[in-house]
Amino acid sequence: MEYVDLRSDTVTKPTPEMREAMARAEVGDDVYGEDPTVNSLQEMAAERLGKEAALFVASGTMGNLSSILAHCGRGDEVIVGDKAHTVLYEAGGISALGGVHSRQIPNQPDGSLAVDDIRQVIRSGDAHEPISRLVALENTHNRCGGAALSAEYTRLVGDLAHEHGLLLHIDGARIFNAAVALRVDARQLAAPADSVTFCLSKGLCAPVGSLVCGSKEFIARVHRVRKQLGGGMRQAGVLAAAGVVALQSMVERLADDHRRARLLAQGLAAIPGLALDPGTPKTNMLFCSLAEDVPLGAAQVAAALAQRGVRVGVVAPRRFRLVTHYWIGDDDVTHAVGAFREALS
Ligand code: TLP
Repeated sequence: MEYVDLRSDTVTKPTPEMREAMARAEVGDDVYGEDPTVNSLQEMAAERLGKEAALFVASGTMGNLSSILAHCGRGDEVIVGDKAHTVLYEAGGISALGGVHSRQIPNQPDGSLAVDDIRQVIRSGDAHEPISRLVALENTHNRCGGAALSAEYTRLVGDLAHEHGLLLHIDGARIFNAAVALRVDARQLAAPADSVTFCLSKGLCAPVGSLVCGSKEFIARVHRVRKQLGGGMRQAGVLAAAGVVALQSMVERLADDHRRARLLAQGLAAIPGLALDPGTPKTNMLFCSLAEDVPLGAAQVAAALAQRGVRVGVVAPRRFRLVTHYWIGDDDVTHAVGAFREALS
């Protein structure tokens, strides 16, 4: 069965143009720095985010891990939201592999960290304490409804971190969704940060890969950490070629995904039994829950939807996440709304 797959934008398959570019990619040994396609992708990425340099890594998780390990030593502390992807979904890599201590403070519903909360948890330098080294933000914020953090807010956090001698990392897995939604250049969102990661393999549709962006000196250190993690790839230009197409032709169209997420929300809002989160969707993600009087759980509803050719993410016993992407058209939205109506009738 062909599914309308709304579980994530990670399910996106490469476009025909990407497959063509992959087949024709010029390649070399990237561990020697000799893959021309990887090199052009890295140059493009650095330019798109206004940073000196960039490095191609296997995944968003590896991008965050290698960035945090390059910034922090063992026993250093990263100030991070309690709903951050790095905290919830990266298998504890920063502490397991880097000995980095996470100081988790509450994420606000809009995905931000309260600036006062950050200020209050910066350590004094007392020998009993870990050393505050890094602040990490996420833009867009996955668990906070795909919310976009503004350039002004990011600047405030960057200034605070730098005043105290800390650095700022942004998990920008979906930073282009944020830029498109806020109608700003991604460079403005990235400017206050010392490092930014973004993913090619989500809304941008490429099959594999993420980029870490920052200063030349920082990227040289990330390069070494990537090697330590076993992430040095050889003829990676085959993968990078899809990333080049992604950056050239898939960014502006993210606005279509945001429009379809709104269309989906309109349809679902009219279905008794479903309660949409206030303000959802903020970008390409929609979060909703089953109303109290619905006798089924989210897993049962998801199973009923799957029988009707629709896949959704179950993120809590009564809660769903639906994500729009390149392979979801207007008809798919209509089909998904109809499937929900039937499953809940
Ligand atoms: N997120 C995935 C799941 O892991 C939850 C998804 O389906 O949304 N940062 C953010 C903000 C992310 O949402 C993700 C993936 C990552 C990092 C990790 O990227 P990958 O999967 O490439 O390691």
